Amino acid sequence: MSDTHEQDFLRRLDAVSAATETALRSLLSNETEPGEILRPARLLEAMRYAARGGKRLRPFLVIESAALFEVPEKQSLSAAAALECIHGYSLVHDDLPAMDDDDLRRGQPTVHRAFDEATAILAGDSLLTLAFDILARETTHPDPAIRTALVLLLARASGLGGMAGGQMLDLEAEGRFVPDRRPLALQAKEIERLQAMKTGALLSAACEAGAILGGAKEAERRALLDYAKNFGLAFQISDDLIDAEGDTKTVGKRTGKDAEHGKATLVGELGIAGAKKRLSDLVAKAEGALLPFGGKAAMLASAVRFLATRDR
Ligand code: GRG
Repeated sequence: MSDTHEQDFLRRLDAVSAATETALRSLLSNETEPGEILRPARLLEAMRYAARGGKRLRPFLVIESAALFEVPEKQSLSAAAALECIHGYSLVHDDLPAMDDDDLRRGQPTVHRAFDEATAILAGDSLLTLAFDILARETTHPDPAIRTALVLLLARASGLGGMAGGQMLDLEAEGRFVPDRRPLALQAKEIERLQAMKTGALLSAACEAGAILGGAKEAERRALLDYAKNFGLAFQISDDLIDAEGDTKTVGKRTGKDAEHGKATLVGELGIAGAKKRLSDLVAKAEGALLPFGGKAAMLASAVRFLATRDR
């Protein structure tokens, strides 16, 4: 990626990140909403802790996808914050001892380490439900049909047949539920399906949310989903490469876990060089999918190119 494009993208990501931070801070204020009785201080604090930091790639994808259809950021920010709440919840629960058992996330102690397990479970649960609370609000979109479409989209992407289902396949692949805990030998196609669910579904939902908010035509929606599918696969490979090659200090979480757990990844399947080649093919495919949008999609194109160079 040229330096100028990369700088433009990083500046835009910073701006989205700041806007998301502000939106989340206001959503997680001490003030109760109608229908709520009390916001317990410890739970609120844990939710704020879980929601801090992060690259904010999903909000970026919502906002930039919606911008293709001239939707201003102030109209897409609520949906963007909802996606980030789901993402935050998934990380809190993924880090729990019953899942990945991690001590470090975004360079800080994980939520169950900074607080305790019960608080972390409740903080994850409350971020998950907050996402749907946000989407149901009239301030997210005045048209109830659009709000319902967003709720359905996010429910399908994050639940049984999406992210949570993908996490289940991942745990099964690790050999968790067989007596000798032997990892399953998955084929590349099976690994890609697992990852499309666990990681890709939410990234695709981010782009599709933009299409819904923008009233995209069917061909435009399909082009955006094609971009998102390749973005998701590229994102996962870059994540696996960081796990294989990165150091804990730079990355802000423990690395080398995939090999340690005999986890089925494309890096394990294709080797480092093969995975890098696959990554650059996916980046090219994602960029190709954006061609119908012309120059308007420059930021989304930079975002996928960024995946090939990121180190955290
Ligand atoms: C517990 C229901 C449930 C699901 C967990 C998404 C997930 C499923 C687990 C996260 C574990 C993980 C490291 C997955 C790989 C891809 C991924 C989601 C990486 C983290 O996303 P980034 O890089 O994180 O966007 P930041 O910190 O920048 O927000």
